[in-house]
Amino acid sequence: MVQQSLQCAQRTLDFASPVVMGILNVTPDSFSDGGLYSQLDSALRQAEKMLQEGAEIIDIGGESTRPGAQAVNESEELERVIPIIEKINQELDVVVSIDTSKALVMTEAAAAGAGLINDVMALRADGALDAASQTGLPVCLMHMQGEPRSMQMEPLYDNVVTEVSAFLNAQAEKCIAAGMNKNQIIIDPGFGFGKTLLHNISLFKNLKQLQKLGYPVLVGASRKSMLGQIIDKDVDERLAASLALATMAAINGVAIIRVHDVAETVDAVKVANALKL
Ligand code: YH5
Repeated sequence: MVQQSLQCAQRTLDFASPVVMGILNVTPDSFSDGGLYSQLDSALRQAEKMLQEGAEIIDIGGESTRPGAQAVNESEELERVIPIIEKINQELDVVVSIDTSKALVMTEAAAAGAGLINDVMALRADGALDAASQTGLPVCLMHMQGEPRSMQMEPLYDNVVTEVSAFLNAQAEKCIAAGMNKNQIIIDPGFGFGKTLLHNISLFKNLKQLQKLGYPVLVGASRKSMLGQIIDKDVDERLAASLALATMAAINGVAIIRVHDVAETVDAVKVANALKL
């Protein structure tokens, strides 16, 4: 049985029903250049809207991890995300998640009030494991084969389910050895991160097996190309597909669903949870 709650600094998440995590992008291309104040204000308003729509976590990422993306430098990432974390934490009653792979960003984000560390590198970057452990915050460990710049070129596995599961279990064990508690770890198969459509489908069909590791599972597939491939539609026409996937994730016992479209997903998850077998 997977644990039913997660302590995120001062706030507790209850997994009796799947929790919706809203995505707040703060990469440079996600803002028109109206200056620092207007960026902060726009981020706060987006976060406030997602909270009103029923998001319990706001995931803030200043590092683009889309396929083909270049790495961003540390001081730039800090300048972008830290003021936003501080502001949201002051103004709103919501768990702030920091989507980063960098040790220093984890440390500074925790000091600014973040309640969760979300790392697509699963704490493999230099110093990240110790930095995350030092914050005392829970972590989401995501699987990625390769690196964002090249990960979609030729993803290859003997058995994607056992390989992803073994990797996540090994990283979780490293977290525990570094001083974290077992109940502070979330795992994520990393849809679209070094995976073909068939790999993504195998992982999705085996979400129940992944939960047997004993950790809550996060699913992030909102608007992703795996959905585009299934329905043959562009990114701005993937809402219904994203909701179908979120519904299936909820039925399969997933703890956290990471999405762009919070209001619609919250409705879908509520219905799935009320009707699930
Ligand atoms: C994730 O799955 N993903 S950033 C390409 C898209 C749409 C969305 C249009 N951070 C995850 O959201 N953290 C990202 O195609 C994440 N799990 C966790 N834990 C990529 C993203 C996206 C990429």
